[in-house]
Amino acid sequence: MTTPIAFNPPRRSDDEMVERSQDFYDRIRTRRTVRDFASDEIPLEVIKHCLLAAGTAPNGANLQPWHFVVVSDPEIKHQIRLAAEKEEQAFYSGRAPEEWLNALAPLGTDANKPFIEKAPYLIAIFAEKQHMKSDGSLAKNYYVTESVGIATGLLITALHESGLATLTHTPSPMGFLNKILDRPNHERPFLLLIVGRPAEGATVPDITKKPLEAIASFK
Ligand code: IYR
Repeated sequence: MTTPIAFNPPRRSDDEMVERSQDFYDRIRTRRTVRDFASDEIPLEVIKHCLLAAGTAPNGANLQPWHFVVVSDPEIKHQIRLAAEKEEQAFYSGRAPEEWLNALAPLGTDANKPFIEKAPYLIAIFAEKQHMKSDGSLAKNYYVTESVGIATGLLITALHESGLATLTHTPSPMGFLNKILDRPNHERPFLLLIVGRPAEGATVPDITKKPLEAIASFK
């Protein structure tokens, strides 16, 4: 074991905690998934800060089983769009069962994904099933899906707090991302995050979140 070090976060009063939690909720509740992006450039520094925030996520055995590929190159975006739309066409015209398509109907999605090329950044998130040890052999990572899911949540939150909108895009299957982005086989594509400012006049579906009583119980 490494020698533990002191940990002294500020001690907040009860009132302060109530106020801070309310303030955070008031900000995060304004997050919306956006499908129509402006092509405005965004400083790469913003993305880097948000990735560092994502990298603080709790994770299995601190093996940090994630890799983020930030794409701004128009040619790579184009390749990703073509490959994603190919999968999506198969999804919307047969691969997806009727029940799934019905569940998606209120969102108004289809196989056309112009946002992949329009948004200034794509962040391809990979889950590392294994890591390389110092002797060059591969060893197992733990709680990979949970760890990468938490890191992705922090990333989306950090981007929102910075003033950016995101779309959690999941073309399925996403194996083409390994090929286009040159990532090894032990990395599983987890999510393609589309990042940018919303387009002027962008709209979002008229949907609501469940109330507290529906998502939590207190005993
Ligand atoms: N991957 C498809 C379909 C899709 C699936 C779910 I579940 C969504 O919440 C939204 C879309 C697409 O991106 O269109």
